[in-house]
Amino acid sequence: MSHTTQQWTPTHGEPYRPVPYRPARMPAGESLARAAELRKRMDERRTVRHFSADPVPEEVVRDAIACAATAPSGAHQQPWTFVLVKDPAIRERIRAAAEQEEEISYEGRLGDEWLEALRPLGTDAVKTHLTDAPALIVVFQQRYWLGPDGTKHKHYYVDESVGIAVGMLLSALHLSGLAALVHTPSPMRFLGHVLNRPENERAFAVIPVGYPAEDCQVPDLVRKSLDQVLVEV
Ligand code: IYR
Repeated sequence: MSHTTQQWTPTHGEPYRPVPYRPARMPAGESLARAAELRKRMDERRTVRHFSADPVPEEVVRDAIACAATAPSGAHQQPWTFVLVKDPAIRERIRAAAEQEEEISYEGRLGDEWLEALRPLGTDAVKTHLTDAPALIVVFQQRYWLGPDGTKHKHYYVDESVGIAVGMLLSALHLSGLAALVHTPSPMRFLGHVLNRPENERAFAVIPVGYPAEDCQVPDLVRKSLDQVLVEV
């Protein structure tokens, strides 16, 4: 392990002190090859709901979280906390609480239009993945930060920042050979209680991580083509 051990401390109010940034430029041919390969690899990613109970190398998950934590963020405030839940008893508690909320959702809270949107995905209130997957990452957003004297300070673009970090987390997990699912039980307040998080943190997503089960199935999805999502002017 050769990770940076330097500790970050708040830079609020400090002057601008830039440092040089001179990464070696990648030759265009290599860029093209890498971009095409990445596009193919990323297109192989699928959201998985049926996990094997096989353990995953924990260091891979930690490295993926470290990748996520390199995400850009509003005012570089890095307003995220990743809780890696390995304890099966805690995963059981999370599943029980999530299923309690999801039952209410699927029995009416979502409404017909939402249920119709979900029908082709085959989701329901039973969340076996929360206990089957060997690891669970619960991502929290820090809505504000607390100064040493307890005063609340704003964080900026928290949803955007944490969303970008989760995207990078999913990419890192997938490219490292692991499968994942972004689960957003609603409401999610119970996660802060179960995981004993401070009052400035709000749950953003629950991400089971593992290997697909041997009999794993996924919906037969078609992605929008590039010309459906890209406008060049
Ligand atoms: N949170 C519920 C419902 C759900 C909502 C959306 I939007 C999805 O893409 C998938 C599921 C659940 O997890 O089942």
